[in-house]
Amino acid sequence: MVRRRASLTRAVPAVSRAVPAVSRAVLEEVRGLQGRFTSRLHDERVASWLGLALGVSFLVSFATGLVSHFMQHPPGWMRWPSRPVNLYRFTQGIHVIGGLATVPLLLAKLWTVYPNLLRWPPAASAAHGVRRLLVFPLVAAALFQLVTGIMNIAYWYAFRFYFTTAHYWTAYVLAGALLIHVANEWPTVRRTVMTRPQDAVGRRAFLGTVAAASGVITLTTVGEAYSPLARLAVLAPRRPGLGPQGLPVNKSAAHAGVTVLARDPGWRLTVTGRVERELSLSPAGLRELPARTVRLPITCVEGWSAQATWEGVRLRDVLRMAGVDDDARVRVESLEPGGLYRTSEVDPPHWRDPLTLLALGLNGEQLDLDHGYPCRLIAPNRPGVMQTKWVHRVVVS
Ligand code: HEM
Ligand SMILES: Nc1nc2c(c(=O)[nH]1)N[C@H]1C(S)=C(S)[C@@H](COP(=O)(O)O)O[C@H]1N2
Ligand SMILES: [Mo]
Repeated sequence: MVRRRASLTRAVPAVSRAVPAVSRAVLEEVRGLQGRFTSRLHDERVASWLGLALGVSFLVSFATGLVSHFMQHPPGWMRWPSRPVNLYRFTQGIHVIGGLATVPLLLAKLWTVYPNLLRWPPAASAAHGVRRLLVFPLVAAALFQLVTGIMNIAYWYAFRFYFTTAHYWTAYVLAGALLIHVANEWPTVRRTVMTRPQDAVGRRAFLGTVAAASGVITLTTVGEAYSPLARLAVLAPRRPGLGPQGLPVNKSAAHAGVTVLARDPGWRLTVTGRVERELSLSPAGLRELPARTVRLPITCVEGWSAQATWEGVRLRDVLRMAGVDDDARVRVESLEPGGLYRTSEVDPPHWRDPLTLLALGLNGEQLDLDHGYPCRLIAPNRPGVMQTKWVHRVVVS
């Protein structure tokens, strides 16, 4: 407060010499407004603590988001392991649930610092002005990530752009702007966070309330990935246990337009491409292979996940029967006529994994039509979008 007033007085002569009447009016206005920010919580200490928490949270979002991106789009040299089975479940759960818990932190931070918008003069020097201007992309990118992320998991596709692409590139903007911001503000953070305050203005109570709000959001959503708390997950769009055969569904068979094709008694699983023998297997033919049962989660990119028991045949047994190289690349294709998730790539670590099945059954019953009847892929450590349903072709390359 004291420093702000000193800079105000210093600025008055310069500005008022240029445009005396206007500037005096503006200054009066700003001073009037500034006087209204009476809460002492608009202070550097609160801003620093919230900034630290936000910095950690955005870093975690960035890292877990990149994991999700590169699992779905691995560069040629990259091979994701198929273990640990729950790795993606963990990283994407952290991404989405951690992102939701960040909302109160960001709102509190913006409330704490917004009086700075009216700071006069706006900058002490050109360099300082540039540093301050860089806060705008930071705030815009942070708000964009949280708002579009939440709209996406709420299935509210009100935006014209494709969510994943926009969210992906904005993540780099956010990371860059954040890096610059942290470098600029680090001296303040060190000064405030590492010293004890001389006054007590209810910072602890304020920060405690913000932390509690984050905690409530976490408690009411984490059950979408951690089933013991499923009943508390009232804010989550999907909950384990709800849906056909106790498992949520994102896209139903009707929605995918496969109801007729999937029920066709003439359905065959074709294995084709770079194979020694092409295969065309009926459900009965598939059942001649050794039957396997695995416990694996479906982990949606939207953060929800649910454990299930799958019965079927190992993808590797089918591929060995067709005769394929150990480092073959494999693509499974759905009966679905279009859509983003019609096919998925299965790299060697995944198709060779004994847990990777072409599933025919789920939780003790024949696979429900909505879960991919007659046959769907289920593999460990893999985003839900790559667990293709209604499979009818396996292409080897
Ligand atoms: C409430 C907050 C957030 C929610 C609900 C959210 C949600 C999501 C969802 C659902 C995806 C999966 C997209 C898909 O594969 O279809 C995703 C991916 C991603 N997120 Fe977020 N997100 C949030 C915050 C953030 C933040 C703060 C960052 C950056 C620091 C970030 C960076 C990313 C990245 C890089 C991806 C990968 C995109 C891709 O696959 O190309 N997210 N996020
Ligand atoms: N062919 C096809 N497979 C698909 C999808 C799809 O839209 N089409 N959705 C995927 C998504 S986003 C998820 S999360 C899982 C969900 O599987 P479930 O509906 O059996 O729970 O299926 C995946 N498999
Ligand atoms: Mo999904």
